[in-house]
Amino acid sequence: MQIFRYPSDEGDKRVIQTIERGLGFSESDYKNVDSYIQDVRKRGDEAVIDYTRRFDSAKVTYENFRVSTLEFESAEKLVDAGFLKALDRAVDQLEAFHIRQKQNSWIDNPRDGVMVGQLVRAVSAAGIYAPGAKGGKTPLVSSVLMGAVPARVAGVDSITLMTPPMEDGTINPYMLVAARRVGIDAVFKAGSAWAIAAMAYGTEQIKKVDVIVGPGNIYVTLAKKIVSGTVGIDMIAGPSEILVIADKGANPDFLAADLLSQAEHDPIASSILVTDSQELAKKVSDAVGRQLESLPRKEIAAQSIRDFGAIMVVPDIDTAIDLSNRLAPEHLELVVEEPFQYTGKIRNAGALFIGPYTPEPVGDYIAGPNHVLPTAGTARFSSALSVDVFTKKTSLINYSKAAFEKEANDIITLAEIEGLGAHANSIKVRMEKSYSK
Ligand code: HSO
Ligand code: ZN
Repeated sequence: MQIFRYPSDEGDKRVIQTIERGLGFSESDYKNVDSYIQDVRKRGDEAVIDYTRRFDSAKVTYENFRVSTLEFESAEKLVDAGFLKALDRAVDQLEAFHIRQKQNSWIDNPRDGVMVGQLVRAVSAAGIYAPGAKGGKTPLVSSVLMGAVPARVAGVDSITLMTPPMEDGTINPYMLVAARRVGIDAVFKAGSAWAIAAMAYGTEQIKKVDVIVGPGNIYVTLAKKIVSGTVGIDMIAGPSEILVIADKGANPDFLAADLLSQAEHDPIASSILVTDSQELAKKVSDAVGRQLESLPRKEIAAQSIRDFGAIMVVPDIDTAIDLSNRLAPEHLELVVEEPFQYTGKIRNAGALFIGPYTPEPVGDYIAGPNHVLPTAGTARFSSALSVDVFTKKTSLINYSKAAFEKEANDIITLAEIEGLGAHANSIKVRMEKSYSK
């Protein structure tokens, strides 16, 4: 792993390279995705099934592309007790965390005769996308939980899951058991852009949803971008990122493993260590090289480390925090002595992992917070997937006659400045006797 000094011209160049790596799509990707979407709007299920047969599985038909009760039941028999135990723990802890995010409706009486407030309501239908890279063979079970738990906690009526099938036309059993455990109502065997289009516009079999969430590849991301506005979406997610801030007391093997944990997601994932210790920098660089060799996804991880990995040696931890705030990483690990001394200075990060025993995968699976996090610097202005994504608020306003009369002249003044006579009239007609000018 390359070591840079920061600040320095070279270090800065590497930072900019990371910031500007973008989502990694071309003009023709965009055009293709748009054409898939239009086709699904036109031909519905038929288009979704055609694409699924062409790109994922020859075995999917109109009759079997919705997962049946029988398929759910046979999935239950295929998973082991260890998985069920881990699943239970993850779901319980995710629920406990997301329940804390729930907001209540409220009303207030700010002035005599005036009531204002906010009604908090869940959306009716949610759509969850869960990727399954390599034809459904890498089942991102945790992504099913991260999408469905906040939706359920918010009070959504129905949840649809779409995920690509394996070549034999089935969905990985772990995915199905997880889907059932979190109360997903319908699972369809389709992935990519056409799955997003189906949920956004609805088809004969697939319910039109109000909000679509969940990570996916570039086609999924582009499709979400195109349909957003028609439906709500959680975010436009880029490749995963981790930034680790560590001092000389940190364990280099721990840090190397954490950097690689994000590098293995994607060849354009970015893993950066920022440290004030030249010695630690060298040790982590060596450990990354060593650990890489035995990773099952070593090609992906190696490419990511080569192209977007970096170790930045800074003069002090405050400079490390400044760099981190500049990058606004998806995941930030703080592995320094007295980490809580620094938390107040962190402004931009999707999730903050504090101390040597809080490696990032703790948050990917089980801690409770959501692992769908803002990437590509968007943590400057946005937040993790949460109950909020599945809720919306209706403002409440009520005036008594006396309260109305007290504020009427000011409303008329503002309406007339805007040249909006009809607005002014809606006030004036109610003031016929009392209004004088
Ligand atoms: N670290 C990924 C989420 C994930 N990791 C799913 C494992 N499974 C993006 O936050
Ligand atoms: Zn991960």
